[in-house]
Amino acid sequence: MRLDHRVILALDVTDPSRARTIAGAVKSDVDAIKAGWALFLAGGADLIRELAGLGYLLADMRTAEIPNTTRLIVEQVAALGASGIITQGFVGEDSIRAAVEAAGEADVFVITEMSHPGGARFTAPHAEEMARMAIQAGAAGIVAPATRPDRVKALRAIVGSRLILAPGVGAQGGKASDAIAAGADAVIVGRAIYEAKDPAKAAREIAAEIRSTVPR
Ligand code: OMP
Repeated sequence: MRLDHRVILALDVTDPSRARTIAGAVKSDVDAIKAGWALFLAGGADLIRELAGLGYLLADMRTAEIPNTTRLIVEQVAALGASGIITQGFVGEDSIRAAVEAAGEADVFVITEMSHPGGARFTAPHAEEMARMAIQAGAAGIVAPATRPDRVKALRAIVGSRLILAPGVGAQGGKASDAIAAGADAVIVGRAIYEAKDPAKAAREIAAEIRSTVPR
């Protein structure tokens, strides 16, 4: 993933035409567009394929499955043209290895500690372990909470030069520059961009806030 802006748009909208408009407007101001189940269910596989044609598509089909089912899902997602795929970490090393194998050229990102308050209960106590396992299994990187920069810092110490993508900026209360300063490579931002009057401007402002606090 090429990180010019250090911002990834989470396109969690359910109107396909709005999704197309926002993606078209924002694509050169973000490094990737993340598409999840809400958009997939609303717009179908063709929309995901179309978005993959715009640049780096991070498919968040969030596999949390046994290895065989993981493989089946990831093969389908990779065939749509996704450049990156997100999987849960708590499923264990065999399922993550299955995702990495099925992804082929696509990057696999493993969720460690989740950004929402509930994530502190079950995912936080095992986040370091999940990060270590993700690296061992050949993942390109991990997902870690921008809402808890101290945790991003702790996870950075484990994953070395692998990528850390950090969701939880804006609507969930995290600040982009805090997450990047703590060691994240990019932030994943949804509502603060797609609900803005001018989503491209909102994305540029987040990138500028990062640059002004954490120059490269
Ligand atoms: P906003 O809260 O609207 O900025 O959206 C955040 C995006 O990141 C959503 O698509 C979430 O599903 C996703 N996300 C989290 O918010 N927290 C996590 O721990 C993991 C993810 C993710 O894997 O993308």
